[in-house]
Amino acid sequence: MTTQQTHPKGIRARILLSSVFGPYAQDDEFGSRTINPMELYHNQVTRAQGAFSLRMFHRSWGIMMIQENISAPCTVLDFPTREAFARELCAEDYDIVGISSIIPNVGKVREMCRIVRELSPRSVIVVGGHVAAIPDAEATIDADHIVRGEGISWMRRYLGEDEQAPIRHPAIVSGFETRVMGVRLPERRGATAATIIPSVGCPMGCNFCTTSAFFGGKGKFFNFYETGDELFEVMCRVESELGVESFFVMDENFLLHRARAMRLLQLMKEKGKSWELSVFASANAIRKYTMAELVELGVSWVWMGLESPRSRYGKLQGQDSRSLVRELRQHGIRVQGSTIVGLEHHTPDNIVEEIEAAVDCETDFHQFMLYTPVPGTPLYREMAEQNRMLDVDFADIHGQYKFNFRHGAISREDSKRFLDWAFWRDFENNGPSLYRICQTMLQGWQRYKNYPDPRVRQRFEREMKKLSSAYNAALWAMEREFRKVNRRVSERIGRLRREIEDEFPVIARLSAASLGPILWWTTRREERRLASGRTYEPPTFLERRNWSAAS
Ligand code: B12
Ligand code: SF4
Repeated sequence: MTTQQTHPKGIRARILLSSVFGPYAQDDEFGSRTINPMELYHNQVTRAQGAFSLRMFHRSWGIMMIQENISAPCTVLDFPTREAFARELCAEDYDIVGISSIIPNVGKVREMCRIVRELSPRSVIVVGGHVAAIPDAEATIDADHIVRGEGISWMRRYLGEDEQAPIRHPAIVSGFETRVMGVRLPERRGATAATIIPSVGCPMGCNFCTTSAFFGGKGKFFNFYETGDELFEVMCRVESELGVESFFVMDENFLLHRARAMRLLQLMKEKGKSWELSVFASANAIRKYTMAELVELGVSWVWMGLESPRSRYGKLQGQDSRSLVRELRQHGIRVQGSTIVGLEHHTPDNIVEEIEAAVDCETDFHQFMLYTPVPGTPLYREMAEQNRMLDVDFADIHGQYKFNFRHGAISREDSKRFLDWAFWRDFENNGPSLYRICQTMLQGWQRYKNYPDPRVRQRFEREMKKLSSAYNAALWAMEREFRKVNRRVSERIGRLRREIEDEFPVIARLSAASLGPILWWTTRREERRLASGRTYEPPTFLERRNWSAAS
């Protein structure tokens, strides 16, 4: 980290915090790549699912968190174009320009620094986020400060503020401009989950993991909210500000902190909160809870690693991932599996079998990522020492293209083939994720509709409102559209639809008959648009805080 002094203006300094500029889903000289869009699911989870791919954007939460926790006048500019960034620099007289980026976008950071030096030469440039993990960042990025690790405390120190002050959580709508089957979903207040960020980093310290390494590595992480009480209070405030009952908990291993989670559950019960939680958790952490505890805690979606049992990563050791996935789904918990393609022990002979085993887990969603030594991680150091790193543009090191290192048994070209095949195989074999979540929701409802705790019943009732109407219509359309991909899966979709119609005879049938054909038409229209190269970009956001104090 650069030695830190305090900015002479302290909290009177005017600050611009910006994410890197778009457009993103195109190939350009600054490092945008068509295969690396600014969309979580379409980038790395449902990208092979055509018009059924779930498409949505997420804001840049790191800079939103920093803005909320400083007293200086501060603008957040999210997803600007290059022109919008330049315009904002000229429109206001900024003392500090902070740029947030991940490693693949370093080319954009360099360009933004160049623009700042040209248009606002007086501004101090601060670069933060994962891009700071590039080993020679100071030499290759023209910034005044390159900040590694947690940024709220750094910025508070830089402005002469109390870095130990409690963290104020902004009210964040987790995703926006959601599209599926060619339809953009309406954005009703409270309809989309709120993002809650209880911590950054992960103490597990897997050697390839950038988030763990960036915030201190094994045994280290930053807790913004230590206790269940603190977390509960934040969630209550966000609940009333956004009108939400569901939360996307952005914590690398939320369930690992059992005492905090159990206290949260106790408070939820006391106050009758029928909340829904989407969490990241390792299999070992999940196994610390009974299914009843998870369900009562509102866990309705879990993102978990399904690394090969033969690998050296111990998260699933002693666990049968397939049976764990099945059990979670039987309790109405959607599972997003994450599988790494190209682990050290993979060979052209065993990789197909391992991908098949992952697909066979039948998760609701499945992320596949290439094994990737990323700067800053122990794995990167190991590979560099062994002279196995390849000279690959940072813009192509995002886990969805080709190896950036010499693998013992698999070639660079084949890495991409196996990765693409994994996505295709999961889709072809298990069908659209949208169908799979319907399956999980129905199982949850059938198991919990008479559960003694009313909070749990209410949660499943809310889900059933969607399942019996719009989702059932989507199933009707999927059943028809999937006939050309895999007839067997199409028949499975049909069986599920009929089961839902048995459960909710009037509304489900009516929805399928009225909305189903429309969704089938929008799906086919979307397939045509995608075939002709259609991509999606997030809009630009400009938000000012403490601004009246600035003028
Ligand atoms: C949400 C998210 C996204 C969103 C985009 C959000 C956005 N608007 O950019 C989506 C889903 C679109 C996305 C896409 C991608 N992502 Co992403 N994403 C995340 C995720 C899950 C959460 C980020 C977050 O908000 N964390 C919480 C905040 C509070 O932490 P933070 O952002 O790190 O910010 C803190 C510090 O870094 C620092 N800081 C951040 N910015 C700044 C700026 C300044 C000035 C200062 C001083 C400090 C500072 O202070 C903050 C508070 O402590 C992280 C994983 C994770 N758990 O962090 C991955 C992660 C950031 N993504 C990653 C990657 C690789 C990608 C993709 C390439 C996808 C892919 N193929 O894997 C694409 C790139 C898309 C593109 N074209 O740019 C990697 C980055 C790896 C690296 N070393 O660079 C991560 C770490 C996941 C991982 N472990 O591999 N991503
Ligand atoms: S458990 Fe997940 S988040 Fe934690 S270090 Fe390992 S890969 Fe990273």
